[in-house]
Amino acid sequence: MEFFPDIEPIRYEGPDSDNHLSFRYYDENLVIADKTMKEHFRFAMAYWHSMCNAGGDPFGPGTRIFPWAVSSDPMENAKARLDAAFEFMTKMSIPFYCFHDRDMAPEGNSVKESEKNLKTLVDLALRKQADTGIKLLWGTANLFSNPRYMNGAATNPDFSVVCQAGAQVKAAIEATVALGGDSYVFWGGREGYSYLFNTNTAKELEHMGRFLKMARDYGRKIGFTGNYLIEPKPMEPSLHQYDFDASTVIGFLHKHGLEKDFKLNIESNHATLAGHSFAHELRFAADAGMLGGIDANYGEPMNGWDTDNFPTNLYEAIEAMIVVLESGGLGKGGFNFDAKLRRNSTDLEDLFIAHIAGMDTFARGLIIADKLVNEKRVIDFRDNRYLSFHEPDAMKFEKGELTIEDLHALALEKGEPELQSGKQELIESIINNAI
Ligand code: XUL
Ligand code: CO
Repeated sequence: MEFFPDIEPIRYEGPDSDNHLSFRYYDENLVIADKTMKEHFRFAMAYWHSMCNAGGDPFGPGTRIFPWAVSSDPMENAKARLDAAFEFMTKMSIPFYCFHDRDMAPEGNSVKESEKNLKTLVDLALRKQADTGIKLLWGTANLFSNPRYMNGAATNPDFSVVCQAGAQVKAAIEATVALGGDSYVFWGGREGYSYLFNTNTAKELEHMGRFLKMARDYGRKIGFTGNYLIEPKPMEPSLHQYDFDASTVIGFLHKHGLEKDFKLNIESNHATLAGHSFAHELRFAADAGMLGGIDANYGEPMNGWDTDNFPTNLYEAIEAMIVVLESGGLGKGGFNFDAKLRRNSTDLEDLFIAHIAGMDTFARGLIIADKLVNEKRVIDFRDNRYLSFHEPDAMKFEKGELTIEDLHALALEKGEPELQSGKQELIESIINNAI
């Protein structure tokens, strides 16, 4: 069955096209900075938002009628959903997808039944991948929806819940390996606390480190060679999440000896929830050598919630792409649209329009960022601020060959420094003028 019969494959038609079902800027074969756009982005569809989210919110039910969710048998729906997902990605020329175990296959009444359901869908997905050439960017386990996880999964005070989480992660890693996924993601929505005074945070963090080591070792044992990714988020659904932001996660990974196997999956809206910009989180992950992927979306600046809008903010995309280009790209990672349609976007074509808008935004961001990186003005301004560290004494400082007494002596010798302008407004205007 065809689920989007009225929609033709989406093609690049250039900026002057008036066809709202075409790409204006995303030209997958266009080479920029030595790679095609397709290779730069490795765009992925998020199974949960695009195929499962009918638009429900805490105040009302879903508004979208999915033609792939009309059976009373959840397994039949799961199979139809898979067909719809691959039809959608094929028509969009989206080369990758990401999924939670429960997006792809319904949870059963037991661990065994859930595993069997997932295995059935993974076998079908493998065939779809072979037929279409579409690949798995990453898999993950949903350790946040089932009520058993209300107090956490790996960090639950009840060990029997930790065991359930372990069983689920084991099966989700197996599914990811079977489907050839490039990464495996941990997002700890319930790994945190809602009340500090009923929670042993030190113990829970130790448990989280232990659990991640077990998951890593199992994946390596069954042949997973990709990256494990932690997706930082400061809150929601928990009041406080342990994976608060990039810096917190980087410190945690080093403390637990996980820094060689794990990288970070940075999500724009999670960055802003943590009080940072998207570019800040990308930069801190990249500086640590741990930028492993991106969940591309955009948060409403007016309320700060995790609204998961499709990314249409060009300025944010430019800043992100400057960091991505400067750090040499995402390697095995990609740009996953962890973004949902608004509740009142109810036409089937809206899913296409939203993804086109996101891909075009990042494509433009890449073109402009590449221009800025090449003309080097912005980068030179930054680098030139540190020219004084080319002086012999400063080089000794960087190598750890000076003491604080030496700094004291040099302060006396050098006298009062001249003020050096940071030139922020100039750099902001250079970026604006490149658009
Ligand atoms: C939630 C979120 C998740 C992760 C995967 O805010 O971003 O969907 O990306 O579990
Ligand atoms: Co996400």
